[in-house]
Amino acid sequence: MLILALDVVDHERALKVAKDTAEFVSAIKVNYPLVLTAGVDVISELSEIRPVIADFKIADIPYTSGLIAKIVFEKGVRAVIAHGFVGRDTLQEVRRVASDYDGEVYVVTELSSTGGKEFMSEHALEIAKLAESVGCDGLIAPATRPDRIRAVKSAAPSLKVLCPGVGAQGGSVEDVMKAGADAIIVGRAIYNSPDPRESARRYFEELRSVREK
Ligand code: 3DU
Repeated sequence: MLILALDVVDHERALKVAKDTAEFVSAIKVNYPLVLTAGVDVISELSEIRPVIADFKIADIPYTSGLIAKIVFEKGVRAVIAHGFVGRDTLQEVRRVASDYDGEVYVVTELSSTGGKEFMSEHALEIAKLAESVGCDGLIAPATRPDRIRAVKSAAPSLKVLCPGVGAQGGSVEDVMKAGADAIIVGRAIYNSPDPRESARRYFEELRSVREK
């Protein structure tokens, strides 16, 4: 599965990339850069093209986190992403709100950047188990470190694993999928390419050929 990370900071361009790539993309991940420039209603517009995952990396007290989740589910998102280091109470509240909308919750274990190893790696497996015990749907794990994908998968086998870090951050589709990922999340390598649709098509085909191997 290919998820488009749409960190484009121009409203019209974001919609164009979403439409042009829609045939090859299973979901669109929206993050602060787009919403802070185009406004939160862009979520509803994109939801008409493909299911939207709101990557606001929710990381607050349960009340505020639940409020953030409620606002974005009201805008039509299919799933939210929360940080796992916030602990059980916040994840439970986000899970509770998501369930009111039949929505999904994905939990960040450790960031794909080097800094993700500084504090987060040490607790990533506990976070994975916590997310599973709270009834979340999946984890966000680093495409840049396939060994960590394997590790979180074995810590929380019932959860899906979505992996950012392919392309611009150096992760490879084959390594990530062999490690057991359920989806890759790709941003710059698609929307910054001269032909985003062709780039999305290539990732789509590469995912298919890795699955068939
Ligand atoms: O590097 P890209 O342009 O393919 O974008 C990756 C997206 O995934 C981007 O929105 C970033 O904020 C998000 N993400 C990571 O890159 C790494 C993580 O560990 C979690 C989220």
